[in-house]
Amino acid sequence: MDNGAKVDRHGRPAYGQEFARPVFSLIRPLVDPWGGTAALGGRHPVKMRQPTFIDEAAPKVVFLMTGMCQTMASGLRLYGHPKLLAVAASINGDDFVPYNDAIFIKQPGQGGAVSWHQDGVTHWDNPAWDPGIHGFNFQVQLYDTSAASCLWVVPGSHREGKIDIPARLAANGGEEQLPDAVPLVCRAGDVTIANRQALHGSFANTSPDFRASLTFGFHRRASVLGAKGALSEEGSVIYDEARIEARSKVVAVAIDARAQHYPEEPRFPYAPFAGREAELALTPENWERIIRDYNLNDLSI
Ligand SMILES: O=C(O)CCC(=O)C(=O)O
Repeated sequence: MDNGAKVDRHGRPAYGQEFARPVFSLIRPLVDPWGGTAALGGRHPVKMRQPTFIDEAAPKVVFLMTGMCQTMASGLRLYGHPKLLAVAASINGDDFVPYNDAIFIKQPGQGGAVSWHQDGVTHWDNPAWDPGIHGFNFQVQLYDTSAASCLWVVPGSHREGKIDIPARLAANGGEEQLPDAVPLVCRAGDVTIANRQALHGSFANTSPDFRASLTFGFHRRASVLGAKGALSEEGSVIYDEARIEARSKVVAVAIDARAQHYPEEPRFPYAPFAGREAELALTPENWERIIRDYNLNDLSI
């Protein structure tokens, strides 16, 4: 199977074609698809060393899945988790806004590498730059992770500004195992949080450990309002109030999805839509209006 396939390997219609953005991103096993390329604003300047036994003819494997709020009812409910949203509010303010989501899939012996990078691309030269200006990402782990399968982060590097990654690796003798990086070793169900400016990456997964990391982030509203679209976005797009409101409504509907499923759990009070809870309930109509293809409105900076 390949990206864009219309049928699966059994000849059935491939899942996800009903959505505007592809759900699956497939790569050859163990490769580093972004390192050393111009992809994603060129933020992955150095390719990770790839295992020598890469089979260029091997069938492609799933590397990323996007759109968890529309592909999985449980994904939408996770997005409305009151404790995670409280963390988002405490870091980015009560009017925090969403970023995007992606599930990183690292199958044992097959998962690709994500070379060292910092996520932010927009505000490095902003006179108001500070360590929190590019927001943060959560990762929710579906499996126990190990040092071989997990994400590695260099603590404190979010305060350094834009890092010269090739120079950093050269100073480490070209060795990609950075001495100050720490592995985010987790149990299934754990959630990690990482500043998007922190230097981070993961290695090709030659281990027997499966990793599936549900990754989704949040920003300060001020970082996004008026910013130009970045990453997989058209550079001509400017994030205005209407765009922020459309994307933020996903959080409001997710909160209601969660409240319907877990009525005993306290519901997160999302300030931008205070008083509009009934209008933004999870209903079939709101699913079509707000959730379907919501990721066309991701807020990437
Ligand atoms: O989980 C991974 O391996 C990569 C995650 C990542 O690079 C990111 O969330 O920006």
